[in-house]
Amino acid sequence: MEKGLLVGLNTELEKDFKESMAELRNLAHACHIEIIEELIQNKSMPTNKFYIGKGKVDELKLLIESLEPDLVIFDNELSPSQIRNLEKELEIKVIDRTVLILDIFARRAKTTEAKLQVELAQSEYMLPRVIGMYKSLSRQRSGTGSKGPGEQKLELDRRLLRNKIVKLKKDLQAVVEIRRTQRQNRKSSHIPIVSLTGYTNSGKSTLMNALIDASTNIKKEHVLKKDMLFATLETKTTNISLSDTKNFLLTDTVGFIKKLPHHLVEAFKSTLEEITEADLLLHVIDVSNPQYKKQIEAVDIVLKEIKAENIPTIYVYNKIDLIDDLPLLETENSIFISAENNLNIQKLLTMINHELEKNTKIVQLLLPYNKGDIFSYFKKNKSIISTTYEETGILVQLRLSKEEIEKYNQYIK
Ligand SMILES: Nc1nc2c(ncn2[C@@H]2O[C@H](COP(=O)(O)OP(=O)(O)OP(=O)(O)O)[C@@H](O)[C@H]2O)c(=O)[nH]1
Ligand SMILES: [Mg+2]
Repeated sequence: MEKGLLVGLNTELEKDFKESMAELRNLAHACHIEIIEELIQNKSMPTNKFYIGKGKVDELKLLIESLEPDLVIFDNELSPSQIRNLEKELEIKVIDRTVLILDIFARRAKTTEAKLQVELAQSEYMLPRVIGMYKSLSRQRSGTGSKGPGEQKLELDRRLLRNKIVKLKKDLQAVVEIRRTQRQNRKSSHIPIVSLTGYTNSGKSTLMNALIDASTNIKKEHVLKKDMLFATLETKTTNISLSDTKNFLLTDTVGFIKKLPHHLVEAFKSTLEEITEADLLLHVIDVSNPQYKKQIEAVDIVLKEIKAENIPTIYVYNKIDLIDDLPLLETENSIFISAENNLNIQKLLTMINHELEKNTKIVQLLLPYNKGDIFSYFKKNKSIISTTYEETGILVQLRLSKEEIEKYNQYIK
């Protein structure tokens, strides 16, 4: 384990400063860094040069001398010049919240896609920081002819990084294409898609497992759930059957966190698209966390960023086994559950079903006898209400979505 010193700036703009610091300690822990001390400054605004004030930098210097940590961690994303100034002044490795989150993602990534996405985000984060160093060196150079070795190296680093980013984007594109095709196939099957979303560690994967257990599927393959930040980085979709004929696809994917680095959201676009294309979102909330309201806000911010804010949503307040009093809910379409203890899972399924049916209508179709393929498709995937064999074809009554009604319009009576 590395030894780290935590530095926080309490600007009072952030009302939940204390909790943010606690979350930062968790993030550090997930990166195998032991926090040996915390230094906090109360100040309304960060400074351009060091983020914290100069006096506080001196205090930090003394603390470093006496405690000898391996690195210093700042509670917010630092600008390239702030990192440079701090490292020069303190002569120690300086990282920020963003680096921690990127590092955790890098540790957790398993699939080719996730690995490429994390590497891309890390490289994008690094690029302006390399350029920053380069700039400061060229200013020092003061007009002499050939370039110094340090500068040459930085220029090379920057070029290598640029090339790497181009290559990563290209490789990622190829992987993403495959998944897009898979998703396209899923969409054309007209089975509704339900996507789990929510703050990291809120219980999304546990809920997926509970829904898999409640499903009438024969094959039950659980997903990984674990008490750690960002246990899930890759997307997993499974078919949940409500009865013999009703079913939906359920997707579990990466969770969110406050101040999710922009580069990560960008790099994970293809993964997050799974959320964007859902018919219904299950926003899972850890109601036992005192910060749960702030976490809902943080999730909503990312949902907005990926343009998923208008998808119908059920707010699933999870982990009610850990609290004594249930809070009053402000949002409609909410439910209290415990995924771990299988509490209210059936009720949730009824709600999901109800939501999905909103977009559907019961219709009557007359399928000519030469359209047996459509009839077998319905038999396999839909709950058929009635079937009558007429002279000109099969008269079928069933529930279809708007898109399906459009698709089979010519047969509708
Ligand atoms: N007490 C209690 N613990 C729960 C409940 N649901 C989930 N947990 C625990 O919460 C932790 C996180 O659960 P996950 O399902 O991995 O959470 P997640 O939202 O998928 O997290 P990430 O994939 O990391 O974003 C695990 O230790 C679960 O056992 C619950 O209803 N009650
Ligand atoms: Mg998970």
